[in-house]
Formats: sequence, structure tokens, C-alpha cells
Amino acid sequence: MNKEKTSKYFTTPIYYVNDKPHIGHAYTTLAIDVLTRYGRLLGQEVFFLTGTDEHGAKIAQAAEKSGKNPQDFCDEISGLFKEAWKNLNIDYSYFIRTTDKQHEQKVKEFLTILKDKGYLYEGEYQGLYCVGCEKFITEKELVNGECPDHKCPPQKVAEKNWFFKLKEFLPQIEGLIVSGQLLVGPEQAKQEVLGLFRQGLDDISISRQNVAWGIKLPWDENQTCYVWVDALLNYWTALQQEGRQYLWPADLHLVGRDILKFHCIYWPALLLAAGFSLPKQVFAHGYFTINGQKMSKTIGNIIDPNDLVKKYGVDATRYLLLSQFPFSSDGDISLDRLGQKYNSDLAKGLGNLTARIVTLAGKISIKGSVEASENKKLAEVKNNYTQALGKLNFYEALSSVWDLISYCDKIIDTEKPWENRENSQQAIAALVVYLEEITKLITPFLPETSEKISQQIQGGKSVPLFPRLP
Ligand code: ME8
Repeated sequence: MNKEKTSKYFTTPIYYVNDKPHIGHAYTTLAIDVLTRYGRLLGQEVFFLTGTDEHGAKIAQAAEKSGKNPQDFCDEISGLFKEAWKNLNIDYSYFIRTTDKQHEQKVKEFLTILKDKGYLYEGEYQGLYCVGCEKFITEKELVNGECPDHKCPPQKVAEKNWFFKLKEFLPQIEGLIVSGQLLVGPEQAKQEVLGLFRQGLDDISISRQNVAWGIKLPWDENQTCYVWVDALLNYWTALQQEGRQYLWPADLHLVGRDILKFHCIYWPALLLAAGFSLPKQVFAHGYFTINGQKMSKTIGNIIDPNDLVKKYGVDATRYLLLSQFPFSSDGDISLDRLGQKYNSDLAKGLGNLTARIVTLAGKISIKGSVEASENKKLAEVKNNYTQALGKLNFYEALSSVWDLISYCDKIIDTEKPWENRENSQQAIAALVVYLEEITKLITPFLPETSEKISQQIQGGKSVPLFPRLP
């Protein structure tokens, strides 16, 4: 098979560098890390792209507030994202920054293609702009005169801009989404996007006149590229930088549901206009709130993933974040519940089971194989796991493994194989096979733990994996 057929290209959003990473960013990035590791275990070449979104008014204002020049500020915060991903054992293939010179160059080339094809025109923009969202906003969207997400009044803007003929592409994109040629998941997200077409959309401005911190339009130095166009293009420019154009189109853009419109409407339209093929899938996951509130610096309730790693360890943090809620649902995170889940699922569940089986296997010489009925259990678990991961249901995939863990605990409790009866050898042999299978299934989620369990099975010596926390 040629390279194109077996390779996959997965992306996360590129995160704004106005602030340090939080567990919401970690959630999306971990999910792609798991899919990447899973794909690689299946023998696929997977290219995993993540990075940072560094231009625009929002970043310029954050830099100014911190008393730094924008580039130094971006270098610093972008570095914090890289560090957090390292601490979470996230194995990305490439980290793009929109201030990379090659990216800036490719954005200019892309915009020139649109201009040459006649899809850009000059116009006057008069309206409202929310710097927090980095988007033009309508009166209708405001709540008590404020942006409902950022709880602040938008800016009044009246400036000359370059516009993109978005409307020309809307019927085609709607058709592609309806027919599933451009997959939008889950179903609820697809319906939300289709609703946007029904409400009607106007052409979009792709440049800003009074935002200096951005990429200058090659034919109009008074204008900088609108930060969302600059950012979306990362998915395409990164491949050019890496000499991996053959990976286009992306197999999956994973996003939070806040940025669906940009990924399912604006992005496909820009690609169609330039004559490029469209991504295969855009999937939107749910949102975390903290004790019922939106995570925000103002409220002061942001959870830093590095703090979780310090408290629970890398693999435990990976597990705790991905096992909270079904991937497409919103959910509320509480630090207390994270601690309880650590103790029940990891210290008591996986950790304790490993210790029990490794100890039993070390005491008794095991012979025999797993009986047919027990193999049925394995087949069922593997099937549930594969199906779940195929649908990006990380929570369900993990539940199926934890179901096997409780099943093993029950076998040990009922058969008491340490009593060394007639069937003990058989039971222990089966338990070892189950533990080996559990080890394989958790590999994409808990790579270090999986390695440690394999070593313990081979060495016959049990070492605690997840010490119980007070
Ligand atoms: O939107 N729960 O960047 P951003 C779960 N730069 N996921 C969350 C979350 C939460 N509470 N908060 C954030 C941008 N996320 C643009 C993207 S892409 C071309 C440009 C995750 O820093 C989720 O994936 O605001 C969301 O879409 C993303 O972080 C937004 O990150």
C-alpha cells in the first residue's frame, strides 16, 4: 500500500497565547495523543499537529498588559504550552506557531491565490467586534449589551477591510455536510452547524485595518490578515513547512464546540476557493466547567494541568481527564471528585489488581490457557473498546477496560486462587492473560503504566503503581 493510504493526519486547535494552558486545552490535546498512539499501534503513520495562535488584538493586549513586546510574550507562553504537553507525555509530531516565518509566508501565498481568483473584494465594515472571541458579533448575539462568553461590551468598529466571498460557497458546503462527505460530529454539532446555514451568513472580512500585530496583506500593507484566517491556515501551512503535503487533507480536526463555525463553514469555504480538498472530519467535544462555572482567569478557577501531574502523576492525570464524561457531553469537574476517582479506579482498581495478579503469578507456576467462555469476555471487551475509539468515545473505551478490571477482581474474590485448589493454576493463567490484555488496551491512554505492568508480569515482582492518596 502506498503512503497516502496508511497515513493519518490529526489536528488540535492552535491555542491562544493570551494565557497559560488549562485542562480544557489539555483535554483536546490528550484526546489526539491517544488517537495518535492508538493509530501507531495499529501500524498507521500518524501525523499529529498542535501549536499556538499568536496574532491579533487579544494577544497584543495581553502582551501590553504584561509589559512585554508581543514576540517575547508569545515565545514565553508558547513555551508554557510545550512544557505542559511534555509533562503530560504528549507525543505530537509538530508544533506550529503562527509567528513562524514560514507560516507567515505561506499565509501570504494562500491569500494571494484567493485574490488572484477574484474571491476577495474591498469593503467597509461597520459593526461590533469582540476581542475576546476575536470575531465580529451582531447586536442579536449580545446579552445585556455584552458578549455572553466574555462578559464585556464589544468594540464599535468602522474600517476598510478586505472581504471574502463566503456566500458563494455556502450551498456547496451545506450539501457536503448533509451528505457526510464532510463529516461533522457528533450529530448535535452537525445540527448546530446546519442551523447556521438556515439563519443565513454574510461574506466575512478577512483583514483588519487597526490591528498591527498580524500578517500584512501582500498587496495592502495597511491591513493585517484576520487572526482566524491566519490561524485556520496553520493546518495547511504546517505540512508545507514539514514537506508533508501528501498528508493533506486532514483526517480529523478535533475542536471544542465553541469554534465549530470557523472549522465547518469558514475553513471549508477558504479551501474550496483556493481549489484545495476539504478535511474529512471535524469533531467537537464537550466543555468542562469547574464547580458549575466557566473556567476563567477572572473567576480564578482555572485548573493547570501541571498541578494535576504534580499531584497524581502523568498517567493518572491523562486517565482522570479522559475518563470524566462521554466525549461529546459537557461536564463539571471538581477537584474532590478527581481525587476520589484516582483512589477508586487507579489505586484500588488497576493498581491493586496488578499487584494481586503479579503476586499470585509469582507464587504459582502457571500452566494452561484461558477457557473458551473467558475468551468470549475478552472478545467482548476488545470489541467494545475498538468500537468506542472508532467513534472517539474515550470514556466508553476506558469503561470497557475497567469493566474487565472488575471482572478480574470478581474472579479473584470468588475463586480465591491463593488457596491453591485444583482450579487455581487455571484461574491464575487466565488472570495473567487478562492483565496482559488490559496492559495492551491502556497503552494509548497510560503509556508508562502499561510499560511498568509488562515489566512486573515478566519480572514476577509487584511494585505499587498508584499509591493511595489521603
Ligand atoms: O479558540 N473544556 O483558542 P483557545 C474543554 N485559537 N475544552 C476546552 C475548554 C473547556 N472548558 N476551553 C478550551 C482558540 N478548550 C483559537 C483556535 S484553531 C485554528 C484556532 C479547548 O485557546 C477546546 O478544544 O480559545 C477549544 O476549542 C480550544 O481549547 C480553544 O482554545
